[in-house]
Amino acid sequence: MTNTQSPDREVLLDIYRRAHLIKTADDRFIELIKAGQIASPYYSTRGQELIPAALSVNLKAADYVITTYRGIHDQLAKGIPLRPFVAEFMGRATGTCKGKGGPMHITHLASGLPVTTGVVGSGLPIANGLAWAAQLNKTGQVTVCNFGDGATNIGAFHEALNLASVWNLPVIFVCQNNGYAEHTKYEFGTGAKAIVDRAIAYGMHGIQCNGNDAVEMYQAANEAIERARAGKGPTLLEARTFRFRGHLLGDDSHYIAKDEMAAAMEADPMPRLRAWLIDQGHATDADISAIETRNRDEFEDAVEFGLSSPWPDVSELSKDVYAEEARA
Ligand SMILES: Cc1ncc(C[n+]2csc(CCOP(=O)(O)OP(=O)(O)O)c2C)c(N)n1
Ligand SMILES: [Mg+2]
Repeated sequence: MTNTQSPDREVLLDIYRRAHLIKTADDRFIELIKAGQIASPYYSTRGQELIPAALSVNLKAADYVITTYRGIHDQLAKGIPLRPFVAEFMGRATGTCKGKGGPMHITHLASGLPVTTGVVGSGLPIANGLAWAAQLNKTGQVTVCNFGDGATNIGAFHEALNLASVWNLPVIFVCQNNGYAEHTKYEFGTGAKAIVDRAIAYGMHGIQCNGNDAVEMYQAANEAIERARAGKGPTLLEARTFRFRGHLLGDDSHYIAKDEMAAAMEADPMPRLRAWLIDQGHATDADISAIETRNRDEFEDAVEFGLSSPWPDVSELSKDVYAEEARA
């Protein structure tokens, strides 16, 4: 990484605000599912908040972000409006996809979130398409494509990196390496020592960083995004992180060694960033508490909106499937 510029106070607090909103949403969704108020599988983003929080402060509203089933952190950081976001998660008619996407397929084009897919690795070729369109139309937009470490063993990953390199596309491939793909530890499924090493095979710029360090993540993302914007081509950015709450809600992570889990918990990026901001004099405890209170209030407003919203009508089933409404 060549970028060593530190973000200023305002940006640092914005990173914390975004990360805390993600944690608030994660905690609350789990509560609501456990209370039976939402019926849904859930892939927690706890532990990975700082990656999209520190990345998204480098993006413009028109830039694209693609993510996966484990994607609420990427969507919230990009700035999806809270009410229709929560309503979509709950499958309500007022959601960003009229309740048809549900928690695994939340999309909102107006926020630069054109695709969320549950098919591992499938986002990368789509990201190339968006980046290619931006290149041809000279819009200046960049596309960020998020995926996990497991996705880098899918053929689409390799094909997409190759083509992005050949066409010099304005795309950033962000591998959120949490060390596990479902219940399989990294070493049991991946031959490369580091994901970033795979960039070399495609003649692509590669950066590895600690995704749980706000400043490091910011610098890595800034370098990759500015390169793409300046026409210098794609980057494979490997952000090292950890998955605190299992593959999906209900998974107790029993296959993760106790000391590995304990060490990760000890390094929880959220309380660390909070303490660091105060320690460095960037904010007082009261400043940060005010950010947290506002996040909780705004999220709670969205939860109430979602819970009081109607379910989609059955007539919606045949709409938005083809360009013309399908016949019943
Ligand atoms: C093509 C495909 N194969 C298998 C699955 C089942 N599956 C869902 S998540 C997952 C693990 C992906 O791990 P990783 O890419 O590391 O992402 P993480 O869940 O850690 O964020 C698998 C194998 C799938 N959804 N799609
Ligand atoms: Mg993973």
